[in-house]
Amino acid sequence: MIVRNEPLIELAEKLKTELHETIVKPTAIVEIKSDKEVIHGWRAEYAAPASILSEYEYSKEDSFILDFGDHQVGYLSVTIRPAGSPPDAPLKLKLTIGEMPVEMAEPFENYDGWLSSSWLQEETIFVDVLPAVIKLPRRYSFRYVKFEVIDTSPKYRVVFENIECRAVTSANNKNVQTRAHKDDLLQKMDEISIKTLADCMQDVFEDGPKRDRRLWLGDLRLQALANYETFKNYDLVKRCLYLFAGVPDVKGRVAANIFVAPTLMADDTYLFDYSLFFVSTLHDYYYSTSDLEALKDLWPTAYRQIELALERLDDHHIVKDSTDWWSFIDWQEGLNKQTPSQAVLIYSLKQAIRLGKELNAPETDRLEECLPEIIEATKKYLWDETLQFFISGGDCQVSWASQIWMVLAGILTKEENQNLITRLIKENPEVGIATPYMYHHLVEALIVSGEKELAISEMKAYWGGMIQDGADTFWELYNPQNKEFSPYGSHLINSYCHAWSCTPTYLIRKYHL
Ligand code: RAM
Repeated sequence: MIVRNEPLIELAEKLKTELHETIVKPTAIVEIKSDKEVIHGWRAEYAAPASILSEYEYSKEDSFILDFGDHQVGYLSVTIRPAGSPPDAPLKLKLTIGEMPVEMAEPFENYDGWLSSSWLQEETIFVDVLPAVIKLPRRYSFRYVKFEVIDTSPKYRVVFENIECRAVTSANNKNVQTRAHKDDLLQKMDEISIKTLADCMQDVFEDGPKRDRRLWLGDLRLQALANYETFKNYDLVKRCLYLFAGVPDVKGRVAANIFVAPTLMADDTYLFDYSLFFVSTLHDYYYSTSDLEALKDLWPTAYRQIELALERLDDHHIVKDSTDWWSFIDWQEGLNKQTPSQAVLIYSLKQAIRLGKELNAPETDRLEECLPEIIEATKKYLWDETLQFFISGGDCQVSWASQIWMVLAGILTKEENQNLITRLIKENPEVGIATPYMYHHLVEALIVSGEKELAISEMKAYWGGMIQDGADTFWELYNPQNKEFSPYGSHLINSYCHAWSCTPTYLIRKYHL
């Protein structure tokens, strides 16, 4: 059950930001070619400038693919004019809208993943009266659009004109400080990160404008960090924090994600780490803005997340493990979440203590008492002296995520952290990293342990790999060893403009890489 906090919700609604609109026209007509050398096996090849489109007449079974030149989030419109005899039957037109060439090439009917196929972007339109201006009602996230004329009639054809996208974002480019980096790849990564972030910045910080199009706490935390270094839209972060705080459950738990339409609703998914990231996001927001009012309003929610997380500790002060979807951490298959979650708790507990002190909140004392006990227990029960790694779960799993999060939790000395993180890279334990989200944490862990050069080379290899594979915006999933990877059973449903992948700009700008 959700307990709505109307005053907080009202404040969130007052912070609704306006969307900036830009009209974008397609740049080219392309053909999608099979190519084993490229990601997913499909490449877009330039065929003609988009401007020649209106010179052609299309009839039954004709098709073409438009390239908008870059990733877009917005509303499509097109003027369709008949040619030949008066149109004696409706026009049946199919549109397929995609972020990647593969979405233009592989039929959506073949999709067999476990997320709803309704995320795949397509429309079948019947037009009774021609000429017509068709304005598609849904917002799309795309670079390519395939037009397939399913049928006209033997007596008439159609011409397509004025195809455009009204692109929308709540990001204001004017606020971004231009930064000419000496290193071309870092420069490019910075630019693509900013574009990724902008396309996810809508009425709230969305995780992905194609899928899931909603506000997730784990994504918000990273978007907010990137936003402070670029667009500086503080109100949007504030709005999102108030939205989360507005719909806790009876226990005071903050949901892992929320919907804003038709009205504000918390999803019935709760994740240990994501709830704690409410604290972390508030912490980062406060130290970027000094907004004491917001801190006062939101502190009770933040403190409650810590209290609830502490309730999950066993008698030894270790987070209880379980096999259900209780903590996210990463999409890595087989990953045990216990130790990384323990680290996330320590990480956010420290932030909560800092915030509590700002407010002179008496409950901070309790948190200060807990912290050393938890750290001591972590070293006693989760550190394996022989392996020289943190272990997790009943099977004593050694994963990348455990080591990375423990470095970020800051329970070892800088030197010990440095040894741990370099040992991690050298020994490369099997349970690795599946998402840019976890890669972000690897890079940050390297930086905080003094391994800046290594951080840069990891970042270049990973996000640079995406660029080489054709990214206009950074992808939700990327595994350089298995480029078809999707935790959802099909790469068609992956999001190719994803919030949690936008952090190179934060890492580059914040740490002066
Ligand atoms: C996926 C999305 C989202 C993420 C959750 C946990 O559904 O990628 O961004 O936060 O997983």
